[in-house]
Amino acid sequence: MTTQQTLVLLKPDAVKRQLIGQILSRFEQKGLKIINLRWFRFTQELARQHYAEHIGKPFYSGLEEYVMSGAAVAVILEGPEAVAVVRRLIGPTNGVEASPGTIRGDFSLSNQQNLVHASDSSASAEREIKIFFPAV
Ligand code: 3AN
Repeated sequence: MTTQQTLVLLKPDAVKRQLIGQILSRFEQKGLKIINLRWFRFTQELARQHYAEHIGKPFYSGLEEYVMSGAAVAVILEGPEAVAVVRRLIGPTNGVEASPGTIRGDFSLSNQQNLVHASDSSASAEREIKIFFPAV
């Protein structure tokens, strides 16, 4: 088991729906540690940096509009195999398909407004933590 850090974003729908506490509880109940946390708001530039791989896809402009629509929260979580553990806890992209018991399965019916982002590999985690916590 390797101890890893991963980046989670609670996107504007999670904040607007007042689900910050419930979502963070899931990670804490699992045993993951919150290492750092901050409010932020996506600018267009930040969205383009974070979602660089999606620029040009048909859903990109909607994605940008959605993530810029309100306040969000960035969190660094740490624990054994944290990247894969957190991806399993949040469930697949589309809330319609996500299993009950996952965050998206329990709280989302959308493939865009799916509440959370979580790094998909340790390389992504390293890149993304630097974007949202440049001083860490
Ligand atoms: P995940 O967040 O599950 O890793 P990605 O990285 O494929 O998913 O997509 C990033 C974000 O883009 C998703 N969280 C979702 O908000 C949005 N998105 C992805 N696929 C679609 C789609 N087909 N239609 C609308 N929005 C999408």
